[in-house]
Amino acid sequence: MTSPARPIRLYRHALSGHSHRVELFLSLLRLPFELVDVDLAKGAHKAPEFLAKNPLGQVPVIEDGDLTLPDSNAILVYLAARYDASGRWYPREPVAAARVQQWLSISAGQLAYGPAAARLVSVFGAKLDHERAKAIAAQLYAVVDPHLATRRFLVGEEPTIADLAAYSYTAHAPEGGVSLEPYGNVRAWLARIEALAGFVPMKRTPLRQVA
Ligand SMILES: N[C@@H](CCC(=O)N[C@@H](CS)C(=O)NCC(=O)O)C(=O)O
Repeated sequence: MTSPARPIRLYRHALSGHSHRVELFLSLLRLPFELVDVDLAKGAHKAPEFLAKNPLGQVPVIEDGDLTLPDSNAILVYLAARYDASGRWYPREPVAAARVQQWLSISAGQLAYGPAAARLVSVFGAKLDHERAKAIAAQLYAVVDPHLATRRFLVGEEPTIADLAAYSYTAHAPEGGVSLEPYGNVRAWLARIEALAGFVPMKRTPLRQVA
């Protein structure tokens, strides 16, 4: 199947990088989709009807026909496996598949606890350790920047879902007080993703919301 019978519904928040990585992939794959904004500030994600879609009470969630699927990285894997006929976004060659998984794990680990957490403090006033989050971000980009010196994308010369998983919170890291100025290879990689046909940006956080 190369296209869903009905538009895929994406439950998201406009300032959520986890949501954005899914929106970005839907757009890059040129799949029909509709966005449903979940009002996190009003606790809509903890209401019974949303918990029925994701018991963890988090965005993003997609609905595709009878399927309800939470978790951004799981959604990327699903969309690639189901709708990317080229197979390039989620390569099945064993080493490449393992490399993609490596970056998905980093995106759910160091990226979430580093730049994403730092932004949660600045943008949403989360009671997290900002200095620790910034230190994790610095450790992460000290590894990623030289990694990108010899390849165009995280797993090689072509973009994969690994790049999409890492893109949104990296592009918006400065909103959390994590400067990308020292990381020229990371900035060049961001620009390469932004040049992909079908790229859609995540909304910038208005300055007044940044502490
Ligand atoms: N592992 C999840 C994490 C999703 C996540 O942290 N979502 C945040 C918004 S960016 C959320 O819904 N937070 C509300 C909460 O945890 O109560 C994923 O990859 O989708």
